[in-house]
Amino acid sequence: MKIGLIGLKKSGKTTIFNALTRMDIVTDQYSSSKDEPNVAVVHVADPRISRLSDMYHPKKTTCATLECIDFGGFRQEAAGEKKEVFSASELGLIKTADALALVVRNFRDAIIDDTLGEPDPLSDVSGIVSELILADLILVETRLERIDYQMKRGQKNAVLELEREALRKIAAFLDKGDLSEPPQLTPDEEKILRGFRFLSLKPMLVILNSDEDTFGRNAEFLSRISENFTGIEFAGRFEMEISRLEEHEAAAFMEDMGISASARDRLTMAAYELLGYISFFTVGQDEVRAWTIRRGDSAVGAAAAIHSDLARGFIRAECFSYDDLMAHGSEKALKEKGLIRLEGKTYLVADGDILSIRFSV
Ligand SMILES: Nc1nc2c(ncn2[C@@H]2O[C@H](COP(=O)(O)OP(=O)(O)OP(=O)(O)O)[C@@H](O)[C@H]2O)c(=O)[nH]1
Ligand SMILES: [Mg+2]
Repeated sequence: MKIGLIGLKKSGKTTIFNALTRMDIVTDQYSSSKDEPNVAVVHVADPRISRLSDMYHPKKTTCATLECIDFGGFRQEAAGEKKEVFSASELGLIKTADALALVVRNFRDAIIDDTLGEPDPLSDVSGIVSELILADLILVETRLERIDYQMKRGQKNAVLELEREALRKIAAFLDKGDLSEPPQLTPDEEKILRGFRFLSLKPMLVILNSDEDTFGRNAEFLSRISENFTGIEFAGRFEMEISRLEEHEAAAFMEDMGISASARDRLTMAAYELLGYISFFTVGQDEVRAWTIRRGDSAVGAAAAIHSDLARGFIRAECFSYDDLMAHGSEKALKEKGLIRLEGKTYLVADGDILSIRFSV
């Protein structure tokens, strides 16, 4: 899973990236950021993994990861002199993200206020959303014109017509400008549009990046944001600083600020929720490991997440739940109670399932 941090210049993207990844990329009020985005892997903290590890004492414990990409900020252009907001290469990279996290500035800084104006998070959200919509609209219209041209020259066929129909739905959706109501696409339409990787169709969360002094008191902004998006509030600079501390030290500071969990944990939780992701586990003496799949994925899908051979030669999955294991203390106890199941290919994996795949290739 890849999450792209995007937003206006100096909204605190790199600061939040540092908090999430514990990296130490330079953040400042002046320079324009370099063109190359920062990329790092974020470990998805899951307390269940540590408890499983305590139980199995494996040689290796592996948690799930997600990739975080920190893009350069984009300027909102003055009216009338519309320029490209993203370079072609940047746009290409943003399109590879599974979800976008839109960072908006809600902190005061004398220098930034002076050069870019006072913070206005709600207007920033709508400004950025307009830019995403515009980028997609250009794509849709160019393609529609091309299809019309082809059709006029007699190249009518069912596939082109399907694509035109689907693109018109996207155009209508983009014209409305409300991303919270994505168009209803048939599976065929979805397939035909997949290659466009429209930005406005990507699951999106909004990070309100607040000052230490106002953090926790921005319910008004958050509720406005939540009308259309999943909104979370970070105190970016503070969270970057505490991400560098030992865990117990950080915990004390977080409690003072009324922060329930680290920025990393809150972002990964929100992203899992937004994307409909769940975790299943594999356990044993060699390795205890968390894997990510989508809610609704079958046992074969879970097998494929581990290795394509396991999916190809899938026979069945031995399955028990993390909660049962914790309640009864051992696999042996689960066996006695009949809580270890054998599941077939179509079994829908639940969050917290512990699986062992039987296969033959
Ligand atoms: N007070 C306060 N300052 C912050 C916060 N987050 C970032 N800053 C400051 O804002 C400035 C810009 O932060 P960056 O993280 O570099 O912002 P950016 O969005 O990555 O900037 P570009 O990549 O240039 O667009 C730095 O001086 C940060 O210290 C915050 O939560 N509170
Ligand atoms: Mg930056």
